[in-house]
Amino acid sequence: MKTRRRWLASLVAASGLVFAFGSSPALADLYKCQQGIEKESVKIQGLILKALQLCKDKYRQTLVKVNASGGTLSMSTELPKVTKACDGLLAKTVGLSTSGNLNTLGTPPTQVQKTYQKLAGLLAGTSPKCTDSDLAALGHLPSAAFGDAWIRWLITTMLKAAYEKQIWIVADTPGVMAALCDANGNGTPGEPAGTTGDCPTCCKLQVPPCNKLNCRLKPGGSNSFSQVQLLDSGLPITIALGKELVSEYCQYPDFIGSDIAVVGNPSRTIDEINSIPGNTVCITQLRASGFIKCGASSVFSGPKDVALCADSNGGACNAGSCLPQPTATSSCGSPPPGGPLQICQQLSGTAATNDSVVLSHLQIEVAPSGCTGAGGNVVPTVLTTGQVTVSFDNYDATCTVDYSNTLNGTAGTCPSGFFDSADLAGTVLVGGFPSYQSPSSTLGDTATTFRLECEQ
Ligand SMILES: [Ca+2]
Repeated sequence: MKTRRRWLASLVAASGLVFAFGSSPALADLYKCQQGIEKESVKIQGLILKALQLCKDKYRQTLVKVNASGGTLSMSTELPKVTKACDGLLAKTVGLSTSGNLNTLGTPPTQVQKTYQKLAGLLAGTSPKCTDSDLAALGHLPSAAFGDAWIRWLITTMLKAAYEKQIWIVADTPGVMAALCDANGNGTPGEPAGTTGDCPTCCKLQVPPCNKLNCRLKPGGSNSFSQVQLLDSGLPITIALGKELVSEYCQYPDFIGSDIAVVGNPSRTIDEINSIPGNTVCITQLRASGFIKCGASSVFSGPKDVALCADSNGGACNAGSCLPQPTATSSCGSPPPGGPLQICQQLSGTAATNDSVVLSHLQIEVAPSGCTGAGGNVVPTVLTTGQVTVSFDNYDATCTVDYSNTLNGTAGTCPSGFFDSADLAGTVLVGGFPSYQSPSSTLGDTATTFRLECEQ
């Protein structure tokens, strides 16, 4: 049993380097890149928090004043007196000014536009602070394939974080925004702040920008499963996956057009796996970063198909972006132990409307009897409605046989308006990764694929 446990542990130390780019990891200076992203993200989150707070405080002060007046004052006359300051700061912070777009500085530029420029600037110049390899290493969608999706995603998550903090501190934050949206109470929301007393920017924040939705996994061996192919023995192990996948989905047109940003925070919503004797496997989705492409003003573009090929004796797999795997060993090749061992990734296809492409980081704990929360390996993988192919060229044991497995996803349906869990119905996400035999294992090379189907 100990051996099997070690095997599982090594399996989930998976080498699938999804969305990593560069023939070798050309990391400019990962620390500088991380620091640059941190600085801008924390700063904009703080500024948004401050703007939301000002609006909320102005509203509350007015409410208290009106209540204390014993009926002589009314909200519809008092509230318009305070909205100018609130709308002004909010628009300067999260608005789009005269340019109407996040990626172009308006006159004057807003804080989110400045943040966009600063983040984009990390990749610019002759010695940029960040490369695409850095972005991938930090869990972001690289710009060569996905353009500015990582920036739009990041600014959206900072708005989400600031908004959430406000809701935790004061429950009726969305209600406050709704009241400010039509502060003069004439039934016409979002009239110009200075003249009518409404707060048009508040109207965009009447509902939380991001909401948690669940994809309830459709039960059944061919619907929601992980398949681990033990290449040396030719044995497939199929593990049924149950319960659900939970992420947050953001709709905020100013930042992401008509697309939906997928933002995963830590969730343990997939059933623990007990189908392998002597082992319990627990999966935490730590983070997800991606998009569902939707609507007429979509800004997300990029590939949706991922082919991951592992090569035990060099050569045939050498397509797309390859990363060397210096810690792995192989019994194939000449001279033994052979090499170079590498995993190459090729991205193709183009995300169309309704497609979803998400970079997901899983933490997988393997324990003998019930997970303890002791942690586990962090595995990057892709969840796509496109296609995932996991292949081995000349895998262990025979060194002459190839293996390939392809799974196809299915796009869902973009909502006409507000996105909810029902809109995920029918969506099929696929992913996978190849793993070389690790020194602590006896079970050889493995190819893992999985399929997650959201129940109708
Ligand atoms: Ca109004």
